[in-house]
Amino acid sequence: MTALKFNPLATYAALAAALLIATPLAQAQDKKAVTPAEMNYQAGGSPLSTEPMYQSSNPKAPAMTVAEFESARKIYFERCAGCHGVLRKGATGKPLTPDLTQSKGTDYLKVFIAYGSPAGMPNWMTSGEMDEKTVDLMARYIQHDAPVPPEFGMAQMKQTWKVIVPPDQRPTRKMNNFNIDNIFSTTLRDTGEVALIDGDTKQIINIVKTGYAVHITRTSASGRYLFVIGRDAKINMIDLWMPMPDNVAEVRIGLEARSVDTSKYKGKEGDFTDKLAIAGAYWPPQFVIMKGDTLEPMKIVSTRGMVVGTQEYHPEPRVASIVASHFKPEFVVNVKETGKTLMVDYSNLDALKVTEIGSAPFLHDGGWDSSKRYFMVAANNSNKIAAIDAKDGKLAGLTEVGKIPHPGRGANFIHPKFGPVWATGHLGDETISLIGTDPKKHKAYAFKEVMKLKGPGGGALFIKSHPKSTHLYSDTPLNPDPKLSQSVVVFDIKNLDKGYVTLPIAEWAGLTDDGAKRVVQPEFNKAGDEVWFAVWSAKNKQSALVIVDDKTLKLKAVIKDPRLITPTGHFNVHNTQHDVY
Ligand code: DHE
Repeated sequence: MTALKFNPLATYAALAAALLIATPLAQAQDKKAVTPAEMNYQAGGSPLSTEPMYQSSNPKAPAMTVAEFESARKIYFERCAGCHGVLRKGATGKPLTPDLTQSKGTDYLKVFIAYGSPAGMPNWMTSGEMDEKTVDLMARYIQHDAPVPPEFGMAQMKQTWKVIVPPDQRPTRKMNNFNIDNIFSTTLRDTGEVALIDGDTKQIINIVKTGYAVHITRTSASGRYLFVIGRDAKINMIDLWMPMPDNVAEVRIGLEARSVDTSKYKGKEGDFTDKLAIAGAYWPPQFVIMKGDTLEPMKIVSTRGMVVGTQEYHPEPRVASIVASHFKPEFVVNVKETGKTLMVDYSNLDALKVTEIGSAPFLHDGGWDSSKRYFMVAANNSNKIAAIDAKDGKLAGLTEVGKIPHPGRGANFIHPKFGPVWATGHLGDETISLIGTDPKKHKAYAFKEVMKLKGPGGGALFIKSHPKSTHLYSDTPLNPDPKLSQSVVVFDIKNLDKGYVTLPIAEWAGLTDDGAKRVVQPEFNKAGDEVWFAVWSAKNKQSALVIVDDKTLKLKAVIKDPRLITPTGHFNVHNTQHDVY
């Protein structure tokens, strides 16, 4: 593990924030420092900063002009809301409501904001991110009542809903020669677009306009449609059958969001292939079920409620990862702050049944085990992985792993002793945890951490394998050491004790610009014989995609194009459609 200490969760959100608002990141590091990358990951970048909000005046709080309040509010949503919550009731960061902050006073709060804390508060002033005036502004602001963003109900959604090409005017068969199963949808984060790239020829097919700071792409059960969600909660539906694949419908389901998926169940209770879509919002805290062919919003369900364990009310539990069950007509909806997984039965939206499975806060990302029965979800601040049994609708296990697990969708492979395992890397330490997922033939290991691999360092975000591969790939884009953030490591799954080899992906990209060049998200092609990586530079610098031959671990191709601005996640149509990872 690298000698630099850092708070990975703050990095995660603040990285998002800084890249969104294009503020120059300070290079300065003090001794206890949180790295700039860290500050930019979790700490915000919320699109809520531009939403009009009601301001109440709190007579006990220090005076602020309207202009000061507005400026502080904007900074709060860009930097702080990701950790402390929209309403400041606390999330991965501490609560900052006036009843707590006023008794501390401005001077005390200024010290915290300026110098940070060992518990993970970034050192906003000593890192160079905020000047003294801004620190004073923020210290006064958090003693006022938190302004509340508006709700976003059916009327607002319907106003944003557009069917660009109605279903009856869409092709009745595939109208292009692309091998659509092997298309990659690449997030172009800071331009609010996705690049559709032909996985066979490595040519860009189309650049499609999507939401603000676009986040993920998911494929419909048939493989024909792509669903892309932006941080502004805008969903774009792309039809891959069109002569030139492009948007056919769009809608906003809230003011801020991260997750989307579509119904995948086909069985005795009906064929729901491409019938429904679902998206989860950070604000308002809700999920929305839509028609799968037009995105017409049909059902909105709030996630406000009690936190698992303490059973205290939480006013803004954000919706994190969502997947579609293969076992039942259900969506698996993971709610961050309350630590609950909701199994949402979509077979009758007029009599919606929701099974609530409690595990631990704060649920974030996750993926299926190889049998697609167990959804493995990271409770990141509890350092645990919960295994949700989608067949029996219960918690199959909750296992302690390393510090701040961050799997993406994780990686599945067969271990010679433990049988089928699912793996996660960690933001907060260098380990990779393997968890047994076969309660039938390997009962003693099921849903327990069975092995820890030693990776190069913390700051890992995504890990990947493929049923046809004998390799396990792990990135470390948030590690403060550029040698690690610009490379990936590969384990031979037949010989895990041997350790890893390092692939210098950013170097292979041959980019002449300086800058971050973070290497993110291994993603296999359909055949499972190549792995794609994004080399993610700032908006004004050149980025690239690097493709590695999985057998030889040698460079196979580099895609450079001026249109590939800030590529981050990339999603292979077939692997995303069939949950292959
Ligand atoms: Fe993500 C998945 C939330 C920052 C790239 N990210 C997810 C999911 C959630 C989430 C809830 C799971 C979606 C699902 O499966 O349905 N991400 C958040 C944040 O709240 C956070 C920390 C801060 C923010 O303000 O957004 C954040 N994420 C980032 C980034 O900075 C990343 C690295 C670059 C980017 O594009 O913004 C990033 N997140 C991704 C990717 C996935 C993802 C590539 C999908 C992984 C997969 O394999 O499915």
